[in-house]
Amino acid sequence: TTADRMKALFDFDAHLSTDERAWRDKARAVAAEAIAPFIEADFDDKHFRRETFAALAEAGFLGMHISGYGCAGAGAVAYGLVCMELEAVDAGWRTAVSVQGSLAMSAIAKYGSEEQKTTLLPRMAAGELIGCFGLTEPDGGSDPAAMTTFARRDGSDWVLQGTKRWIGLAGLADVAVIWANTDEGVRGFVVPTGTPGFSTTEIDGKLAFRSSRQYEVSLDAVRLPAEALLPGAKGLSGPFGCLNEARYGISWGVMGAARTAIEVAGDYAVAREVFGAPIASRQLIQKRLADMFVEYEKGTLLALHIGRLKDAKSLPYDQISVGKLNNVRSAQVIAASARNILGGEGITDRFPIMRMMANLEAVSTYEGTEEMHTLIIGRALTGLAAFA
Ligand code: TGC
Repeated sequence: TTADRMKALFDFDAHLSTDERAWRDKARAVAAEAIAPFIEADFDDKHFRRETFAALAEAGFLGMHISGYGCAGAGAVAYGLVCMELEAVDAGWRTAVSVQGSLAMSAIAKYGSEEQKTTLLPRMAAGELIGCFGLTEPDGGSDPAAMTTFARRDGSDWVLQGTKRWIGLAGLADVAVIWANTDEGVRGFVVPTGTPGFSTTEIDGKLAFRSSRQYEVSLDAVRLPAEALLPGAKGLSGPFGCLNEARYGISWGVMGAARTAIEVAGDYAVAREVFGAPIASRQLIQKRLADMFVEYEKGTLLALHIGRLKDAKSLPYDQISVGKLNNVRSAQVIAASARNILGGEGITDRFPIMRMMANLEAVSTYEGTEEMHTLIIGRALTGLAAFA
């Protein structure tokens, strides 16, 4: 198969520890069992499969990079490999793991009080509680500094007012991490979703991420006790610290989608005969496959480089932008090329490619658009910010 030939050509396993391979193999098995058999139908039906979330929790993937509090304390590369295997089947499910672990749980682990950590993290890791992360607002996601959601003090309480949009899992969540402006700058709050004034509306009409759910969140005079505040986060560096985790996972995840696209297109090209021979024997198809593979190998090695820096605790956050920008862009090109090789069949759901292309459109925009990551790298290179 193409998968075997890719493995022989690019011995990626040689770079991985036994523990990292074990996480990767487990994720591959869980994705094959709990996601792959249902994903085309669920994508069609816009069905979020709760049992799959439970299977991902059972496997220990939720918040797996967090140490203690019922979490596995796995390395960054191990977590990246899990993202890769999940997204090799569907980005919607990698996103669900990312919202729960990289965003909601990370916020609590990084900035929460001991009480918040001990009461919430073990139950979130076990999948008993679903979390979400509310940063983006309807008037634009690229500039969180312009957020209008406001938390005012009332005695020792806080009262939140505002709207968030594109919040993954919010309508299913038990607990929401909400970022709001205050008189002392941006602060984060842990909001039980049953609190009066907290409501959600599902965003319908999506042609991507159809097996996962995104919502608009309304916060109408949501009154919270003082203990709801995340004590360790002050200013935008709080939410950005969580976005770093999610962007990191994306750099790996999209290479999973890219790998699937090459495998599917390669196998099809070897089997498909036109003009009396397999199309894979034609130079134009081989050029496509070779270009796809070279980008995949480069992107995977880039993700590994960033992962090793993260494990060594020496990862500058703008380096994550290099991974998100390059790898999403490469995966989009690879998936489109796979669709081309599959010809007319490539637009059907006999193959996962159009679903992956649609998902990659969403992945390209969320967690920092191509434009934002370009300018983050530009700022790192010049010392000058060109956002405004
Ligand atoms: P800037 O002046 O650059 O920074 C403000 C403070 O934050 C610090 N900082 C970071 N800290 C950690 N990691 C990072 N990546 C950081 N970037 C900045 C910075 O050092 C500073 O700290 P301090 O202590 O000096 O105050 O802020 P800026 O407003 O100029 O930022 C510009 C820009 C474009 C880089 C930033 O706004 C940006 O990254 N924009 C893109 C935002 C984004 O990715 N939004 C998508 C979020 S996805 C989402 O909400 C939904 S999650 C998925 C789901 O729920 O399903």
